[in-house]
Amino acid sequence: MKIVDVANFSTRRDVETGTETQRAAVLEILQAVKQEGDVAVRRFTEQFDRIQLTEMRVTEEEFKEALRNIAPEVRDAIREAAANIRDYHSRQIRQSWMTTRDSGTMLGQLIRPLQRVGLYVPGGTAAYPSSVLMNAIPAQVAGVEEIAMVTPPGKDGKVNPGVLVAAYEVGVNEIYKVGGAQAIAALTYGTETLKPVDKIVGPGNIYVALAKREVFGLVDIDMVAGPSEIVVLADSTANPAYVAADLLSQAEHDVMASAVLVTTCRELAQAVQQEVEAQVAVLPRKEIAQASIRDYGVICVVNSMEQGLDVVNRLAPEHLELMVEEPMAYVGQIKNAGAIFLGPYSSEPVGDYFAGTNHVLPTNGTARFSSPLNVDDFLKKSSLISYSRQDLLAHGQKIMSLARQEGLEAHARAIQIRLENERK
Ligand code: HSO
Ligand code: ZN
Repeated sequence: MKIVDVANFSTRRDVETGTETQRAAVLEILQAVKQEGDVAVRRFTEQFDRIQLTEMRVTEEEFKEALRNIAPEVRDAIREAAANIRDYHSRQIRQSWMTTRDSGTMLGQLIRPLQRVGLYVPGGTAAYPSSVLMNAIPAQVAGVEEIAMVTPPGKDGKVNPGVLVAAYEVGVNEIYKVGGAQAIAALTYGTETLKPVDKIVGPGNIYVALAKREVFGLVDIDMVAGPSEIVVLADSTANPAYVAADLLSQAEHDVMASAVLVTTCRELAQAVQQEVEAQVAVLPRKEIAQASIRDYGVICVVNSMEQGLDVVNRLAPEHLELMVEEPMAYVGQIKNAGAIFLGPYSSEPVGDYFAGTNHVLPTNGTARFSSPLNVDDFLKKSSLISYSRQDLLAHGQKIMSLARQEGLEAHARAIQIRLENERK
C-alpha cells in the first residue's frame, strides 16, 4: 500500500458505466422479455446461466434442503442479526400527519408502503445472506406486502443455501431462479410467472446495473451501487493491526474496492503498511484483496485532524472508521459518509452483519447527497387537502389571479364558479 502526502492525494474515482456492446445487449434483453415473457426469460437463463429451468420458482423442498444443510450456529446468527436489523429500522417508522387550522382547513401527509418490491440477489460468491436481510427487513418494517426475490441459479441449478435460509428466516418465500438483465425486465414488465413490482432493490453485476438504470421511471430503483469503500481516519492511538484488518475487510470484496487510511501519524502509516502486507498474504481471497490494495489502496498522511476531516468529506466514503482518541469529538465535523464507525471496537464488519444498521450504503462519493437504505425507501407519501369554505372564500381571488397569470383560464373558473355560487 503506497503512502502519499496529502498534497499528492487525489480523491477522484471513475464510475463503471458499461460499454456500448453491454448497453445494447441489455436493451435487447429488456425488449425480448417485455414482448415474449417467460419464453425469453427461459431462453436467456439457458444462454447465460447454462440452466434449463423446469420450475422458475423455488419450491418448498428446496427451502427444506437448504435448512437441513445450514450450520445451526449460522442459522442462529442470521436470526439474531435479523432481530437487530428489525429493531434498528423500526425506529425509522414515521406516521401520517394532519394539521388543522382555525379556518377549518386541514392539510396533511398520508404515508403508505409500496405494495410490491423486487429484491435482486447476485449469484456466485457475491450471494450474501446478509444482503437479503438488509434489503428485505426495511421493506417489511415499512409495511410492504409482497417481496419477490430473484437470483441467478448456480451451476447446479440451485440457489445459494445461505440466501434461502436468510429469506426463510424473514418470511420471504417468493423466490425465482432468474438473474441478470432478464430478471430486471421480468420484475419491471411482468411475465406469465412473475408479477411486476413497484420498485427494484439490491446489487448486481454491470448488466443488472445497466438494466436498472434503463427501467428507472417505469419502476423505482434503489441506488446503483459501486464497489465497496472504506476510509479509516486514525491518529497515533490507533492499533495498526486493527486498522489493517479493517482495510482488508473491504478490499476482499472486489478488485475495484477501495481501502484508504488517512492519518496524522507517519509512524502509524508505516506500521499499517507492514501489517497490511503481512495480513493479506494469508487471506483466502488474497488475489482480490491484493489487487484492490495495489490499485485503489492508499495511505494519506495529513498534517492535522482538520486536514484529515477535509479529505474525508471530499471522499464522501461509504464506510468511515474513526480510530482516534476521542471519536465523538469529530462527529460534528463529518459532512459526507454513508456509515460512521466510532472507536476501536466498531469494526466495519460489525455493521456489515450484525449491529442492526443497514449495509446498503451510498458509494462513489454519493454520500454527498444520499443515505443508507432505510424504511423511507419503501414508503411514499400522498398530500391530503381538505379546504374549508371559509378559506376558499377568503383566498379564492388570489388563486384566480395566479391561474390567469399563467394563462390557465379553466383553473381560474374552477374557483370562480364556487365563489359565485357560495356568495349568492
Ligand atoms: N461491505 C459490503 C456489504 C457486505 N459485506 C456484505 C459483507 N457482506 C458493502 O457495504
Ligand atoms: Zn463487507
